[in-house]
Amino acid sequence: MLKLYGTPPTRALRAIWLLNELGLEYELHPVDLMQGEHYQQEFLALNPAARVPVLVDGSLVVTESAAIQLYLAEKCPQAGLIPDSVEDRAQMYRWIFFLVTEIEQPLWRIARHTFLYPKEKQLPQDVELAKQECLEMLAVLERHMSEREFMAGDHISVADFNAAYTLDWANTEKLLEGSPRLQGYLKAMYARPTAPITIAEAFAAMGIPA
Ligand SMILES: N[C@@H](CCC(=O)N[C@@H](CS)C(=O)NCC(=O)O)C(=O)O
Repeated sequence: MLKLYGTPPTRALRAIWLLNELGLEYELHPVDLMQGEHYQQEFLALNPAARVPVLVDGSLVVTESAAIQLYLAEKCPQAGLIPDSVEDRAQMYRWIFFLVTEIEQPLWRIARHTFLYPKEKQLPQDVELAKQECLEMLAVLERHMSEREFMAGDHISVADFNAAYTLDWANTEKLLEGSPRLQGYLKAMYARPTAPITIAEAFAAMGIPA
């Protein structure tokens, strides 16, 4: 049985969405980040970077949420979430890398400098810079999606499941207000029956307002 370490609202949601989409059974192993469980030896043996999510499939351990998404999609080729043509695959990889480097990284800086780092390490000016950089890259994505239904090619692919989580994160930071196309795309993705809970819903379930 597949094992997934990490729970919502973390990037484990990227993996959970793929697991749902592919109809794969799995065991969910919560890792309490607030209690520092990710720094315990047992967890560090799985991911020396002390980060969730981690997927364990038999003797294989996969870290990095985007890599987990791609692995699961490759494991179930019949679902067609990896494009057939090398050109469309190149576009899928292009947008996954764009999402995790250009959009997620500023979002991560915002999170670190608003509530993750202790107050004395927080740099409020970096939050402003990160918001600006994120908005510039969201504008690129908004133009890319202007006449398309999916991130790459004309079929849903792993890039869309990565995008949905990343854009949901941007939405919780209220950074999608100037991107009507991305808002519509996000709504359509979360209307899928396999969609997991949103980041805001996960925080609300923990009693934390997003
Ligand atoms: N690039 C990694 C990032 C994983 C990551 O930073 N996960 C967060 C939760 S969303 C985490 O484990 N944070 C623990 C910490 O920063 O100490 C991925 O995409 O899997």
